[in-house]
Amino acid sequence: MKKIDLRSDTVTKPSPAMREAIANAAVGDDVFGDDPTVNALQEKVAEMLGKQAALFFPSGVMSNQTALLAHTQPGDEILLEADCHIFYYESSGPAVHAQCMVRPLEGVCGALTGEAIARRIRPKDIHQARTRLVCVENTHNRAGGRIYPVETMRGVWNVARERGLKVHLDGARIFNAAVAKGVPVTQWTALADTVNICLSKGLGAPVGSVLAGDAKTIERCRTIRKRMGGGMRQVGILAAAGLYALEHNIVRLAEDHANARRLAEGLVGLPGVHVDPPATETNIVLIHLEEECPFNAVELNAILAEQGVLLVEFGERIVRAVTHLDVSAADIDLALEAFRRVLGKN
Ligand code: TLP
Repeated sequence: MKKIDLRSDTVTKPSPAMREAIANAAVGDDVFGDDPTVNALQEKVAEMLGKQAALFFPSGVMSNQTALLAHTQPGDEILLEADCHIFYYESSGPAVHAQCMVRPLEGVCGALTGEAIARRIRPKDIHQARTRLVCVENTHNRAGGRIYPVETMRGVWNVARERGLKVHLDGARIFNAAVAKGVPVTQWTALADTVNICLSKGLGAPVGSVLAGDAKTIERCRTIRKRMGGGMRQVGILAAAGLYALEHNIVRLAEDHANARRLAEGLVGLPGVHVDPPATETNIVLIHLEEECPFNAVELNAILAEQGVLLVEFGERIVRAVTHLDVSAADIDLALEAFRRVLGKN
């Protein structure tokens, strides 16, 4: 049986052409700054994001956590959206690494407004934490791949500038946002001090994230990364995959978005599930299980897995499907057939 793996866009396998780029990569010891392919990747990302410098990381989590460490002191407060990856999925990282207090705020489709931030900034007071950093996420994973409206993010940036806060953008899927809207990523990246991007998601590289920002901050991050154990040696073999991904796999993200829409639209009207096609802006589909659905998320996923369709649980009655470059429109149709078999047709 063919497996249609919609658990995440992290499951993609490097293509033959990407493997060739990996095989041919020039390498050196990157802890000495000697790896030409890593340097090329970092320069390319910095340029694409409109930042002075960038640094290659083994994962998005390490890149995000390093940014938090670079911007804060222990005891500082970080404002972030309550469902964001840094708060929800990074194993209490902000408490352990940066030793900061996080203040989760409820957003709208994953987005926080400038006013929401302004209201929570604490006064300078011996009793209170220093509010230091705002973290935003675009696209927003748990909100279902929603795109941060640029003007809303500008509101956050303006408040942060006025009040002396830093802004970190977790742009793990920022290229999905840019392709979906048909605008350059710099629309968002210009509104953040540091930006994390992931190469290992929709872009299809096997490993890697890049953190970009001003030269001084990124230099600090190089030390922090080493301390975290993220100093890598002949890592040009991975950077080559990242470069290949940036050169070949951005424009095609539109196919993933079309496939996500195809899935969402195909699910509309099936008994027991609710999906919102217009809310499927990029490559993530959230499937809500209604009261009448006889299965919870774990049960539905187990039954669909028996039919070859793999999804993840995103709450007791929510499952997530993510499209990516190893899933075709025909695979989506097969997945829809499996859903119809399991849920019945209306
Ligand atoms: N997201 C993964 C899981 O951790 C949930 C996924 O399957 O979507 N920022 C965002 C917005 C992410 O979605 C992820 C990974 C990360 C950061 C972390 O990246 P990695 O897994 O490379 O450390």
